[in-house]
Amino acid sequence: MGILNVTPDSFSDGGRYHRPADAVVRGREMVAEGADVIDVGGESTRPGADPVPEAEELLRVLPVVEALAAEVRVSIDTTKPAVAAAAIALGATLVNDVSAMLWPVAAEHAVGWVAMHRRGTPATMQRDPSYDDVVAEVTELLLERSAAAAAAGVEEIWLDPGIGFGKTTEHNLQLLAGLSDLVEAASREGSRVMVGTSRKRFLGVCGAVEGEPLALDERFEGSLATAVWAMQRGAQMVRVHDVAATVEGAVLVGPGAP
Ligand code: HH2
Repeated sequence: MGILNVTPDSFSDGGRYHRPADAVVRGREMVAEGADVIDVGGESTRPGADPVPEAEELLRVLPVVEALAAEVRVSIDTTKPAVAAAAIALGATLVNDVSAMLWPVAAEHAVGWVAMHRRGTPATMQRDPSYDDVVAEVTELLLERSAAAAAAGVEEIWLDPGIGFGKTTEHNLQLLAGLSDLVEAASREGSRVMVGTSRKRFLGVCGAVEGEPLALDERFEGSLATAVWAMQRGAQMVRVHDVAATVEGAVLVGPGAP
Protein backbone atom coordinates (compact mmCIF):
# COMPACT_ATOMS: atom_id res chain seq x y z
CA MET A 1 0.00 0.00 0.00
CA GLY A 2 1.52 3.28 -1.14
CA ILE A 3 0.96 6.36 1.02
CA LEU A 4 -0.50 9.45 -0.62
CA ASN A 5 -1.18 12.33 1.74
CA VAL A 6 -3.08 15.15 0.06
CA THR A 7 -2.38 17.46 2.98
CA PRO A 8 -0.24 20.50 3.76
CA ASP A 9 0.91 19.11 7.12
CA SER A 10 1.46 15.32 7.16
CA PHE A 11 4.55 14.45 9.15
CA SER A 12 6.17 12.50 6.35
CA ASP A 13 5.24 14.16 3.08
CA GLY A 14 3.08 17.15 4.07
CA GLY A 15 2.77 19.74 1.34
CA ARG A 16 4.45 17.72 -1.40
CA TYR A 17 1.24 16.37 -2.93
CA HIS A 18 -1.22 18.96 -1.71
CA ARG A 19 -2.29 19.84 -5.27
CA PRO A 20 -4.51 17.09 -6.70
CA ALA A 21 -2.58 16.96 -9.99
CA ASP A 22 0.72 16.38 -8.14
CA ALA A 23 -0.93 13.76 -5.96
CA VAL A 24 -2.22 11.84 -8.98
CA VAL A 25 1.25 11.86 -10.55
CA ARG A 26 2.73 10.52 -7.32
CA GLY A 27 0.02 7.85 -7.10
CA ARG A 28 0.81 6.66 -10.63
CA GLU A 29 4.51 6.60 -9.80
CA MET A 30 3.84 4.26 -6.86
CA VAL A 31 1.68 2.03 -9.05
CA ALA A 32 4.54 1.81 -11.56
CA GLU A 33 6.82 0.82 -8.67
CA GLY A 34 4.50 -2.06 -7.78
CA ALA A 35 1.95 -0.78 -5.26
CA ASP A 36 -1.28 -2.80 -5.23
CA VAL A 37 -3.24 -0.18 -3.30
CA ILE A 38 -2.91 3.60 -3.05
CA ASP A 39 -3.99 5.03 0.30
CA VAL A 40 -5.37 8.53 -0.17
CA GLY A 41 -5.64 10.71 2.94
CA GLY A 42 -6.73 14.32 3.41
CA GLU A 43 -6.21 14.74 7.15
CA SER A 44 -2.91 14.35 8.96
CA THR A 45 -2.95 12.06 11.98
CA ARG A 46 0.47 13.11 13.27
CA PRO A 47 0.61 13.95 16.99
CA GLY A 48 -0.73 17.47 17.52
CA ALA A 49 -2.24 17.80 14.02
CA ASP A 50 -5.25 20.11 13.64
CA PRO A 51 -8.57 18.50 12.68
CA VAL A 52 -9.68 19.21 9.09
CA PRO A 53 -13.32 20.22 8.39
CA GLU A 54 -15.25 17.68 6.34
CA ALA A 55 -15.78 19.97 3.35
CA GLU A 56 -12.05 20.66 3.13
CA GLU A 57 -11.14 16.99 3.42
CA LEU A 58 -13.60 16.14 0.62
CA LEU A 59 -12.10 18.82 -1.63
CA ARG A 60 -8.64 17.41 -1.04
CA VAL A 61 -9.26 13.73 -1.58
CA LEU A 62 -12.13 13.30 -4.04
CA PRO A 63 -10.41 14.41 -7.28
CA VAL A 64 -7.44 12.19 -6.43
CA VAL A 65 -9.59 9.18 -5.56
CA GLU A 66 -11.61 9.56 -8.75
CA ALA A 67 -8.55 9.80 -11.01
CA LEU A 68 -6.64 6.91 -9.42
CA ALA A 69 -9.55 4.52 -8.83
CA ALA A 70 -9.84 4.02 -12.57
CA GLU A 71 -6.28 2.64 -12.57
CA VAL A 72 -5.59 0.93 -9.23
CA ARG A 73 -7.24 -0.16 -6.00
CA VAL A 74 -7.73 2.94 -3.84
CA SER A 75 -8.20 3.07 -0.10
CA ILE A 76 -9.51 6.15 1.68
CA ASP A 77 -7.66 7.10 4.85
CA THR A 78 -10.26 8.90 6.92
CA THR A 79 -12.17 8.81 10.18
CA LYS A 80 -15.23 10.60 8.76
CA PRO A 81 -18.10 8.39 7.54
CA ALA A 82 -19.20 10.96 4.93
CA VAL A 83 -15.69 11.19 3.45
CA ALA A 84 -15.45 7.41 3.28
CA ALA A 85 -18.87 7.14 1.59
CA ALA A 86 -18.05 9.87 -0.94
CA ALA A 87 -14.73 8.23 -1.81
CA ILE A 88 -16.44 4.86 -2.21
CA ALA A 89 -18.95 6.45 -4.57
CA LEU A 90 -15.98 7.50 -6.74
CA GLY A 91 -14.36 4.08 -6.73
CA ALA A 92 -12.46 3.53 -3.47
CA THR A 93 -12.91 -0.07 -2.29
CA LEU A 94 -11.11 -0.03 1.05
CA VAL A 95 -11.68 2.18 4.11
CA ASN A 96 -8.45 2.76 6.02
CA ASP A 97 -9.82 3.72 9.40
CA VAL A 98 -7.38 4.83 12.10
CA SER A 99 -10.30 5.16 14.53
CA ALA A 100 -11.46 1.54 14.00
CA MET A 101 -15.06 2.81 14.15
CA LEU A 102 -16.20 2.98 10.53
CA TRP A 103 -17.23 -0.61 9.95
CA PRO A 104 -20.90 0.38 9.39
CA VAL A 105 -19.83 2.36 6.29
CA ALA A 106 -17.79 -0.58 4.99
CA ALA A 107 -20.74 -2.91 5.63
CA GLU A 108 -23.27 -0.63 3.94
CA HIS A 109 -21.18 -0.29 0.78
CA ALA A 110 -19.70 -3.81 0.74
CA VAL A 111 -16.05 -2.69 0.71
CA GLY A 112 -12.99 -3.72 2.72
CA TRP A 113 -12.10 -2.17 6.06
CA VAL A 114 -8.82 -1.58 7.90
CA ALA A 115 -9.24 -1.34 11.67
CA MET A 116 -6.26 0.42 13.22
CA HIS A 117 -5.61 0.52 16.94
CA ARG A 118 -4.98 3.90 18.53
CA ARG A 119 -5.21 5.48 21.94
CA GLY A 120 -6.79 8.93 22.14
CA THR A 121 -6.72 11.43 19.28
CA PRO A 122 -3.83 13.10 17.44
CA ALA A 123 -4.01 15.90 20.01
CA THR A 124 -3.64 13.61 23.03
CA MET A 125 -2.23 10.26 21.95
CA GLN A 126 1.41 10.75 22.85
CA ARG A 127 0.70 11.98 26.41
CA ASP A 128 2.34 9.22 28.39
CA PRO A 129 0.67 6.14 26.86
CA SER A 130 0.77 3.09 29.13
CA TYR A 131 -0.25 -0.57 28.80
CA ASP A 132 0.19 -3.64 31.01
CA ASP A 133 0.68 -5.84 27.95
CA VAL A 134 0.58 -3.84 24.76
CA VAL A 135 0.39 -6.82 22.39
CA ALA A 136 -2.51 -8.43 24.29
CA GLU A 137 -4.42 -5.16 24.75
CA VAL A 138 -4.08 -4.09 21.11
CA THR A 139 -5.07 -7.56 19.92
CA GLU A 140 -8.09 -7.65 22.23
CA LEU A 141 -9.47 -4.31 21.04
CA LEU A 142 -8.94 -5.14 17.37
CA LEU A 143 -10.66 -8.51 17.73
CA GLU A 144 -13.60 -6.85 19.49
CA ARG A 145 -14.03 -4.37 16.64
CA SER A 146 -13.52 -6.95 13.92
CA ALA A 147 -16.15 -9.20 15.49
CA ALA A 148 -18.61 -6.29 15.35
CA ALA A 149 -17.67 -5.62 11.73
CA ALA A 150 -18.01 -9.26 10.73
CA ALA A 151 -21.41 -9.43 12.43
CA ALA A 152 -22.45 -6.35 10.42
CA GLY A 153 -21.44 -8.14 7.22
CA VAL A 154 -17.95 -6.77 6.42
CA GLU A 155 -16.16 -9.52 4.54
CA GLU A 156 -12.67 -8.08 4.07
CA ILE A 157 -11.13 -7.06 7.39
CA TRP A 158 -7.55 -5.93 8.02
CA LEU A 159 -6.19 -5.45 11.55
CA ASP A 160 -3.42 -2.89 12.11
CA PRO A 161 -1.60 -2.44 15.45
CA GLY A 162 -1.26 1.31 14.83
CA ILE A 163 2.46 1.82 15.20
CA GLY A 164 3.07 5.26 16.74
CA PHE A 165 -0.55 5.94 17.67
CA GLY A 166 -0.56 6.28 21.47
CA LYS A 167 2.57 4.15 21.88
CA THR A 168 6.09 4.75 23.12
CA THR A 169 9.12 3.52 21.18
CA GLU A 170 9.19 0.51 23.50
CA HIS A 171 5.52 -0.26 22.78
CA ASN A 172 6.14 -0.04 19.03
CA LEU A 173 9.06 -2.46 19.29
CA GLN A 174 7.02 -4.86 21.44
CA LEU A 175 4.20 -4.80 18.89
CA LEU A 176 6.59 -5.59 16.07
CA ALA A 177 8.29 -8.33 18.10
CA GLY A 178 4.89 -9.85 18.96
CA LEU A 179 3.34 -9.38 15.53
CA SER A 180 2.91 -13.14 14.96
CA ASP A 181 0.44 -13.21 17.88
CA LEU A 182 -1.76 -10.64 16.15
CA VAL A 183 -1.39 -12.43 12.81
CA GLU A 184 -2.49 -15.73 14.38
CA ALA A 185 -5.41 -14.15 16.23
CA ALA A 186 -6.54 -12.37 13.06
CA SER A 187 -6.32 -15.46 10.89
CA ARG A 188 -8.46 -17.44 13.37
CA GLU A 189 -11.19 -14.86 12.67
CA GLY A 190 -10.63 -14.82 8.91
CA SER A 191 -8.89 -11.42 8.96
CA ARG A 192 -5.45 -10.29 7.82
CA VAL A 193 -2.87 -7.95 9.30
CA MET A 194 -1.38 -4.78 7.88
CA VAL A 195 1.35 -2.63 9.40
CA GLY A 196 2.58 0.93 8.90
CA THR A 197 6.03 1.87 10.16
CA SER A 198 7.24 3.97 7.25
CA ARG A 199 9.42 6.93 8.32
CA LYS A 200 7.87 6.99 11.78
CA ARG A 201 9.50 8.72 14.70
CA PHE A 202 10.43 5.59 16.66
CA LEU A 203 12.74 4.59 13.80
CA GLY A 204 14.59 7.86 14.29
CA VAL A 205 14.88 7.15 18.01
CA CYS A 206 16.08 3.57 17.47
CA GLY A 207 18.66 4.67 14.92
CA ALA A 208 19.88 7.65 16.98
CA VAL A 209 23.53 8.47 16.59
CA GLU A 210 25.11 9.84 19.81
CA GLY A 211 21.66 10.59 21.21
CA GLU A 212 20.55 12.54 18.11
CA PRO A 213 17.41 10.94 16.56
CA LEU A 214 17.48 10.37 12.81
CA ALA A 215 15.65 12.95 10.71
CA LEU A 216 12.73 12.00 8.48
CA ASP A 217 14.90 11.56 5.38
CA GLU A 218 17.25 9.27 7.31
CA ARG A 219 14.63 6.67 8.18
CA PHE A 220 14.55 4.74 4.89
CA GLU A 221 16.64 1.80 6.15
CA GLY A 222 14.57 1.42 9.31
CA SER A 223 11.36 1.69 7.28
CA LEU A 224 12.46 -1.05 4.92
CA ALA A 225 13.84 -3.27 7.68
CA THR A 226 10.60 -3.09 9.68
CA ALA A 227 8.40 -3.60 6.58
CA VAL A 228 10.36 -6.74 5.70
CA TRP A 229 10.18 -7.88 9.32
CA ALA A 230 6.41 -7.37 9.37
CA MET A 231 5.92 -9.29 6.12
CA GLN A 232 8.15 -12.07 7.37
CA ARG A 233 5.99 -12.31 10.50
CA GLY A 234 2.87 -12.70 8.37
CA ALA A 235 1.57 -9.19 7.68
CA GLN A 236 -0.03 -9.33 4.24
CA MET A 237 0.01 -5.59 3.62
CA VAL A 238 2.48 -2.86 4.58
CA ARG A 239 1.75 0.86 4.27
CA VAL A 240 4.86 2.55 2.88
CA HIS A 241 6.31 5.58 1.14
CA ASP A 242 9.19 3.73 -0.54
CA VAL A 243 7.27 1.34 -2.73
CA ALA A 244 9.96 0.01 -5.09
CA ALA A 245 12.32 -1.07 -2.31
CA THR A 246 9.50 -2.64 -0.30
CA VAL A 247 8.28 -4.60 -3.31
CA GLU A 248 11.80 -6.01 -3.62
CA GLY A 249 11.57 -7.07 0.01
CA ALA A 250 8.14 -8.62 -0.58
CA VAL A 251 9.61 -10.80 -3.32
CA LEU A 252 11.86 -12.35 -0.68
CA VAL A 253 9.49 -12.72 2.26
CA GLY A 254 5.95 -11.87 1.16
CA PRO A 255 3.13 -14.16 0.02
CA GLY A 256 4.36 -16.38 -2.79
CA ALA A 257 8.02 -16.04 -1.78
CA PRO A 258 10.24 -19.02 -2.54
N1 HH2 B 1 -0.16 5.74 9.86
C1 HH2 B 1 -0.43 7.00 9.47
C2 HH2 B 1 -1.63 7.29 8.81
N2 HH2 B 1 -2.53 6.33 8.51
N3 HH2 B 1 -3.17 4.04 8.59
C3 HH2 B 1 -2.91 2.78 8.96
N4 HH2 B 1 -3.78 1.80 8.69
N5 HH2 B 1 -1.77 2.44 9.63
C4 HH2 B 1 -0.83 3.37 9.96
O1 HH2 B 1 0.19 3.01 10.59
C5 HH2 B 1 -1.06 4.74 9.58
C6 HH2 B 1 -2.26 5.04 8.89
C7 HH2 B 1 0.55 8.09 9.75
O2 HH2 B 1 1.47 8.28 8.74
P1 HH2 B 1 1.41 9.33 7.51
O3 HH2 B 1 0.21 9.10 6.65
O4 HH2 B 1 2.71 9.22 6.78
O5 HH2 B 1 1.33 10.75 8.15
P2 HH2 B 1 0.09 11.70 8.55
O6 HH2 B 1 -0.82 10.98 9.45
O7 HH2 B 1 0.75 12.88 9.22
O8 HH2 B 1 -0.63 12.10 7.29
